[in-house]
Amino acid sequence: MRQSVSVIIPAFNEATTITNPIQSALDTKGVDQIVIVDDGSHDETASIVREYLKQHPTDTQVDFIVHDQNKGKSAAIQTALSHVTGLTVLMLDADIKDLEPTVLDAFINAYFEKDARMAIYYKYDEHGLTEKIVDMITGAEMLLCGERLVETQILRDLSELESLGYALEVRLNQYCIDQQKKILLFRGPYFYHVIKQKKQNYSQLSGLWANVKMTKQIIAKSSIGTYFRQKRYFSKLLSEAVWYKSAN
Ligand SMILES: Nc1nc2c(ncn2[C@@H]2O[C@H](COP(=O)(O)OP(=O)(O)OP(=O)(O)O)[C@@H](O)[C@H]2O)c(=O)[nH]1
Ligand SMILES: [Mg+2]
Repeated sequence: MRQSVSVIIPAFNEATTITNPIQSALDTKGVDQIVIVDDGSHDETASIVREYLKQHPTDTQVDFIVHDQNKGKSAAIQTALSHVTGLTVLMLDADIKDLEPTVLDAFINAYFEKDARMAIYYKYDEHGLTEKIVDMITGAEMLLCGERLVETQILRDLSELESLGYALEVRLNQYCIDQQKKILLFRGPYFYHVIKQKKQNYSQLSGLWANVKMTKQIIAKSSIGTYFRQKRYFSKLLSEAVWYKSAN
């Protein structure tokens, strides 16, 4: 049965891309609410969101919250949760581009049709040979993808949500595996996301360092063993994945 969907967009220093996921969410049929959290950005993220919302009046309920200081992605999700009215949450990162509303529609439909409790957007055409090889070895695209649908109650049930940081996705995976909540992999077309090395506040080197810190944080909150057990579990789900079919 179809239920209400609230989109959560956490953003930290994403002035150049923040309007992309907002636009995608506004243009997607099954979206009832959009909750944007500016996680204490030092750039123009907040003013750009305000201006954009002023220029794009909508019937969809939109909540915009600003942290007075940076607290991390999962803390931003925690803040958003106290505003969420939907029974299902669609998480969208703020650094994405070209995620088409028709594809998001299909993603949401697949989640409800398959009666899943969490659905992960797993791109079927990762660009670049290096990305493909890294993804084959680590499974990072399917395990860590930030674009996912999840039952709101699952997010509310996660312990220590506020302090999970980048371990949020791995913790969500583990919770669903342990509680036997159905996980769906949705094979959707490529959409662009800005990697850290290309973000305005990072150089090539500090971007790479940020990725090392992100990996350390993920491992610290779970373990390498847990991660690769999840990879095995998810690989089995692949045979039942839903593939996006374009109308053209
Ligand atoms: N880096 C970072 N991102 C945050 C924070 N708070 C909220 N976010 C948002 O969380 C989302 C994911 O953060 P990213 O740093 O892009 O992490 P990622 O997408 O897992 O990693 P990349 O592959 O480098 O894009 C983005 O929408 C960020 O803007 C924070 O404190 N630090
Ligand atoms: Mg990102």
